[in-house]
Amino acid sequence: MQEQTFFMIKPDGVKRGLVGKVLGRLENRDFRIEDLQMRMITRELLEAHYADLVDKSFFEGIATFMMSGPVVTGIASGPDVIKSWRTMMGVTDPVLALPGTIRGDFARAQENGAIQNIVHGSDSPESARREIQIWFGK
Ligand SMILES: Nc1nc2c(ncn2[C@@H]2O[C@H](COP(=O)(O)OP(=O)(O)O)[C@@H](O)[C@H]2O)c(=O)[nH]1
Ligand SMILES: [Mg+2]
Repeated sequence: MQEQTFFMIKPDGVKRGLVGKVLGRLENRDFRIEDLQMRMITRELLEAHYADLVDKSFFEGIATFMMSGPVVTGIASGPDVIKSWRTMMGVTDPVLALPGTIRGDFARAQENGAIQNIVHGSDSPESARREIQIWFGK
């Protein structure tokens, strides 16, 4: 099914110069990059984006990490892009992410209370709609 997802290259991915590699993987799969913006995350945006994690003990670790430098945010489209991008990212924990996935190939183990795992991707059509609205207002 033709659909859109929201993706992000987190501060670790930007700092380590992996923007081109990550975007290249989307393009290799023939997904279309519909919108793209580099920006600093404000506390407000982060709390809206991770509304389900705000109460977790590790949220401050996430906040420090996610606001430590610019991120690249984008919208990608294509058939089944939401699930496909999640598969391409690999699982949350870099220790468990399989080689061949972005996290399995590039992410480092946990540091300073935040799992630094290079990328984000919407986990469902509802999340995609919500996140595209939060980040791109559309
Ligand atoms: N330190 C720490 N960070 C976590 C934990 N769970 C999630 N995170 C961070 O919060 C982000 C969002 O969590 P989640 O939506 O569950 O995972 P994702 O969808 O795979 O990114 C993850 O990518 C990690 O950066 C945890 O148990 N401990
Ligand atoms: Mg998530």
